[in-house]
Amino acid sequence: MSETVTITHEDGIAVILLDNPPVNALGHALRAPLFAALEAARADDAVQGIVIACAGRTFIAGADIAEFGKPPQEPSLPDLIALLESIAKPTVAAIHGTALGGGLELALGCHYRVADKAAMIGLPEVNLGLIPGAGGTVRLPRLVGPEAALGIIVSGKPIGMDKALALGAVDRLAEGDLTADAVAFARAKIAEGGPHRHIRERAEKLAVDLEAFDTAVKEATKKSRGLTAPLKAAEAVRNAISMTFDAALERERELFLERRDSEESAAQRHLFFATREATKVPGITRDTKARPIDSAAVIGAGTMGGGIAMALANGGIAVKILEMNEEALARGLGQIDKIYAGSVKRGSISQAEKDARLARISGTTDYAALADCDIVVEAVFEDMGVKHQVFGALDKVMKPGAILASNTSYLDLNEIAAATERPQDVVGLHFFSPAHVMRLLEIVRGDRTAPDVLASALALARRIGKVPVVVGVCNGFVGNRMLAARREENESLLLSGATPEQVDGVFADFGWPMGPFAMVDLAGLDISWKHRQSLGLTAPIADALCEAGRFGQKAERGFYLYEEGSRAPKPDPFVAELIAAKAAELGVARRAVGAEEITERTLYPMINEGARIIEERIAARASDIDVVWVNGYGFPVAKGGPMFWAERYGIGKIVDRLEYWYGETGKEVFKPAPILRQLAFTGGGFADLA
Ligand code: T1G
Repeated sequence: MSETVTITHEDGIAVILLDNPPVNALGHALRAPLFAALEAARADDAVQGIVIACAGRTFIAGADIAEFGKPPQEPSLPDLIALLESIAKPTVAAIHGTALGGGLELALGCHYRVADKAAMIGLPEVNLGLIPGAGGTVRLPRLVGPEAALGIIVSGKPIGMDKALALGAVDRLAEGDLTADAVAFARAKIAEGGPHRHIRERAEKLAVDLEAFDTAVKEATKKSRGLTAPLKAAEAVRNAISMTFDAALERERELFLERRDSEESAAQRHLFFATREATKVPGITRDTKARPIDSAAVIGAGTMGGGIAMALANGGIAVKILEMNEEALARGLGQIDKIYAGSVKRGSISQAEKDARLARISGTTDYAALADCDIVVEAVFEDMGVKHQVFGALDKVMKPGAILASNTSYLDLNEIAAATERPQDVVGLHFFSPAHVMRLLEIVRGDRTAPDVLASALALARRIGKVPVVVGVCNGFVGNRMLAARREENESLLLSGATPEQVDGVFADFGWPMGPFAMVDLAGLDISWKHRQSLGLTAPIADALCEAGRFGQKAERGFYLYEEGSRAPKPDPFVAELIAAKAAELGVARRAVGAEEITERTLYPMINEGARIIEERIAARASDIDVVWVNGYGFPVAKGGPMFWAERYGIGKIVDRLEYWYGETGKEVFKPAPILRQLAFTGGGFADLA
């Protein structure tokens, strides 16, 4: 056959073994020999039954995502499944690891499915802006019922074997060796004599009330956050109920191809690979051994410290939280208990899981109690003097080889490391609030940070379910530095003539979860006010709002008005008058400001700053910046991240407008970065810079 597909015969049972590391993705290199193997087994009279199994860590994890966007090569996955369904002999899929997407669809083309107890199955295509394209939306509803299928397909979340067996998605959970068990199962089915029915011959589970189903669709797609694929996936599942098998299959293919060729899917597929690429760090190889992390300490039990402790405990790590006194410690631990209790109340975790996580968290006021921890994460006040005190104390106490991490969100990590005798053990772990929820983790690489410390931070991120991006040292690293550029013009836009609701509306239309003015009302104007004052900076409108005690939602008024108990922002004539008065005071002639201008004066400066970050090697690649913004700041997934979006929109057009605004304002944020000019001139993309 081929090195990716081999056939062995076990007394009348043909075992077809696929071996296409790392995840047996169904690329052409696998489809072609698999097609040949199935044809051979079908034609061989000595073969009474067929088992399809996979080598390596998992059954087929889907179509080869890297193949999308390239010319299709026969045989297609639907061709493979059609061939499977032409085989009368019992066919059995032996599933281990994660049978996902096209992998599950291929298994659904078999008569039967035998799975390892620890296996997972799913149709995660919506996470790539796709829908299942090889019959998943038509076969799965016939197997498990439309509403169960709807949940699996629209959520994109895999299910475990207990649920899969209960739903009838798998026929048996293997005992002992999976392939041997699947061969025995095939033999038993042969002995039973059949008939062996393919799913296409079953429709008994489709007799459902369409109205109830449509209600379930509304519920299932509520969180699709402006993404199209979940809606199209639900439409395809509905077709399985209302159309004939073949008509539904044909319509599914049309919907799949439409999604595959969409900008949204290109963006989401970009993010799939970008997230994985971000873990490939210059200087860190697979041989770089991470230091073991079985115990951790967190300095500070405030919002960030408590969230970080929870993130670590959620990842199964024992955590000691240090606070300066018993009262602050009790307050912090109490807040953690309250957050977990809320999760139990919402049904996100069980009471037992809450208890297990809480049992991993303890408190102390004594640095000496931290000495044996493998890692300590400092989450104290953002002041270099305080950081120096803490790291000086940690340097004296922590065991040799312990990792000393700072959660600083913008301070110079090299300066923090200089407070210790072990700068090679110092790294930045910039969590995003709420730290136990937000997935992004900026791993800040100091000049002296050792490679194995970086490798340890990457392994820790994976263990606690974070999305890591390694960044260099500068003010604000990647995310906050670009955020500063994006907000630079906010006040000028208001003075020029825009309203807060107009600016926020442009952001909402772009797909951001929230615009900058609603965001600062949520965060609290007083926070940024104090920060500006510490840097000797002013913002005429925001400062005036703070002087009037309008700190945002917490004061029921900020840039907007908030009715008691409501978070809904309402435009406030007082703010409009304040802006007009400030503009007059500053001699700014007000005028109509269009949506294009708002985008050009907010989004383009952050893209420009991203280009500078690449030039300065603060980020290793443009796609790392996309991963930061999508996972840490709510950049719309459907747009793939600021740098991906800039390439697709046209770097030349962006540079032209940056030039224009640079001429109009003379502001540095608009001065095109040299590499942006270079790409505008060559017509190349950021990947060409690598
Ligand atoms: N295609 C190509 N490469 C893939 C891949 C795939 N489907 N899945 C993983 N890889 C690569 C990945 O880029 C990485 O490469 C390596 O494998 C290990 O992945 C027709 C249209 C299976 C749960 O969406 O969810 O079928 O960085 O680091 O954490 O209807 O990979 O080592 O060079 O993620 O152990 C549907 C996507 C496709 C599954 C394993 N399937 N993959 O997680 O390893 S569309 C998916 C995953 C489809 C049909 C439709 C995860 C995993 P590198 P990893 P992991």
